[in-house]
Amino acid sequence: MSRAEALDLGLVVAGHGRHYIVETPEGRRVTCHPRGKKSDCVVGDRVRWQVSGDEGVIEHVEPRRNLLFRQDEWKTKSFAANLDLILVMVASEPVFSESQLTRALIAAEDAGIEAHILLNKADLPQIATARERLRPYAAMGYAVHEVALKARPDEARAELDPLLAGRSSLVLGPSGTGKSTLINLLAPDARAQVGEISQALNSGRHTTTTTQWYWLDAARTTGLIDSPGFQEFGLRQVSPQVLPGLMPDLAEPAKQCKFYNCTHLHEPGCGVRAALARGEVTESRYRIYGEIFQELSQTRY
Ligand SMILES: Nc1nc2c(ncn2[C@@H]2O[C@H](COP(=O)(O)OP(=O)(O)O)[C@@H](O)[C@H]2O)c(=O)[nH]1
Ligand SMILES: [Mg+2]
Ligand SMILES: [Zn+2]
Repeated sequence: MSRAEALDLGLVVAGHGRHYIVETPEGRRVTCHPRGKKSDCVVGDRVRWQVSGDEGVIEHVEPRRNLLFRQDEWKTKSFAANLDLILVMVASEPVFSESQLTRALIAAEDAGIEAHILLNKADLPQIATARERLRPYAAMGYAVHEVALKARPDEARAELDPLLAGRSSLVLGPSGTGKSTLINLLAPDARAQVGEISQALNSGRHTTTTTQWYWLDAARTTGLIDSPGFQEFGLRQVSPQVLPGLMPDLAEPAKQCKFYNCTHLHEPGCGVRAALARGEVTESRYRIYGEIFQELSQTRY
């Protein structure tokens, strides 16, 4: 047995600054601090820790299956680790940004995590426009789930329960789309779970400003993670050359280009622009590709 294996195993269920809440396999929660920078961790991490007074010290972070993060020019922000599914949530209103949606889907693809789109507020008349804007995403292979979490909760549960069961899922989306409504519907004791965490972190802040893990079942097999920070979705971790490969509608056409190093912006014989001309790639997706490509091509310091 290695030294790390001799320590207790735990799951990181919340974090705030350098305080983390680690849950033991029995469901007990302990406030922990990392030992040194090496044990910096995120929600969803499996860690090895040991008791230190009435708190704990994280000694080691187990290897991650995956990590979802965003990176702008200045900093990297991790959302969560070891995910089975990302639900990118949008709604009939407020009108969603297609650029933010695309960025979240690219980050998921880059991290190798399955992503679905959850469209909420199907009871509102604006659903027709939202559905229309998502049609290309369904066509390029994303699963789109249309629900009315508040207006038709039973129907929403019938759609979502089988999708989430036994998995660890992250909910991402702009504010006002219904993330809290989703958590409260699926985790009936969400408020208690939040209270416990705020108390433990003793942060005095509103906990929706931090990423948090919720159990949806008493057996603790289904996890749902709520995370803020959907705006300013930087993708600096992606190199511009691989960008088309992370966009399912561009990936195939990009293989047809005359030049192997085609940027798909102006070269002759470009497969992507041919697909655009045929209407197989939408104007907005092509525009968003161009914007992200420019952003990623700027000099890195
Ligand atoms: N019309 C309608 N409103 C909803 C639905 N689900 C949530 N809302 C409302 O949308 C607003 C934002 O919801 P909330 O869960 O706080 O969104 P969050 O900011 O993403 O956490 C609230 O006023 C909810 O009552 C729905 O299915 N239909
Ligand atoms: Mg909320
Ligand atoms: Zn091209």
